[in-house]
Amino acid sequence: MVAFAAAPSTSQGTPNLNKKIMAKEIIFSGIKPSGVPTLGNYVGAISKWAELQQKYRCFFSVVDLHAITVSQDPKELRYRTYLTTAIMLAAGIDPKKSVIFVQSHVPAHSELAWLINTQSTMGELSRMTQFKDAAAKTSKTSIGAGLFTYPTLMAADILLYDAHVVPVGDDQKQHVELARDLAQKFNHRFGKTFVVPKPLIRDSGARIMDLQNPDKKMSKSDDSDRGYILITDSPDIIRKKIMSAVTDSGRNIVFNKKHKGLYNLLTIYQVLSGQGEKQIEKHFLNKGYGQFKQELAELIIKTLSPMQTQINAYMKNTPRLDKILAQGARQANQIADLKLKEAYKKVGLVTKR
Ligand code: ATP
Ligand code: LTN
Repeated sequence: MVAFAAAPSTSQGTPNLNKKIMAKEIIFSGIKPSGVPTLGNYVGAISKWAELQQKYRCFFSVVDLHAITVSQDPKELRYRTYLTTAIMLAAGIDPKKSVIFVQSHVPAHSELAWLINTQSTMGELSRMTQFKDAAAKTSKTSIGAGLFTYPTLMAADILLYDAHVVPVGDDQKQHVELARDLAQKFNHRFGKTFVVPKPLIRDSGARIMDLQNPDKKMSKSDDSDRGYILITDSPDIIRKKIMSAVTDSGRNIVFNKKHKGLYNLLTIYQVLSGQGEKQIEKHFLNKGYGQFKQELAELIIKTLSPMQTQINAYMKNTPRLDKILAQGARQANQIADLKLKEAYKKVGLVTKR
């Protein structure tokens, strides 16, 4: 295990890093402010992050540079960057324990991404399924170059902090594996520089599906709002969306992957209730889909309501969010700058004195 060698000093509001913290493994994860975060983001990623803070030294970033790889309305983007930060805090990410920051506040992300670009091949990047899916939806000439090099920026995010573990939803596994390969390739060519990270994917809930089309992932940048539940949705909207979620014509409430719509709803129930499959099946024995959906909607409301109260309070006080993000950026910059300099030196760039 690699020690937390590039730990920031205790100055400027940096949390005290005692020996215990220095020995902890490091986590990095990010979320794009490309829409209002969904229940899928919460179940698959954010809900797990708060827990991980106890065991790991964590870095969580609102990855705005990734969001602009597709067209964003500037005003909306600014608003969602704050909202996403507020959601992370309301979900239990504690700035005293973790570093929480906006990606564009740490220039080393873009700089290391460029370096990694120069060490990556068209072949490696062309294999990424997220890019292939995006490319399939548009013409070859009009697809954004930023979408193609998206994974090298993501690799830079992870490698700058010597992250050992990267908690993500199922859809990001391939990108983390590429970051792993690129780290290994760089270390092999220039000598040990980067920690080789591994993905951490939850057993259940790593891919929450669209409520109207359980063949595709619930996504915050989807055109139709019926397939997703936003973390900010009101109780009435949550009830409406869950009651109209697609299920099959079966009757038994059991975990069966063949019944995709029901399986998806049961997975959400399982993660939010913390109960096991058998316990849930027993609870809903001889009960209909209608009753199950009602109970699920109330469980979602019970989970999101207290968060929404906190989110609203944060959003009324954006100077407080600015302060938290400024502290996070200071901590992140100190670490990221050191790693960037080390990588620059390794490839033979003359670094500033
Ligand atoms: P977009 O829909 O704009 O592509 P996204 O929600 O897929 O965005 P992010 O906001 O960056 O992308 O995702 C943050 C985290 O949430 C990532 O770890 C991602 O894997 C996870 N995640 C996203 N959607 C789901 C989902 N439907 N189920 C489980 N995890 C998800
Ligand atoms: N690509 C991810 C978001 C992301 C990320 C990261 C996740 C950007 N940088 C670093 C983990 C680690 C996505 O689309 N969900």
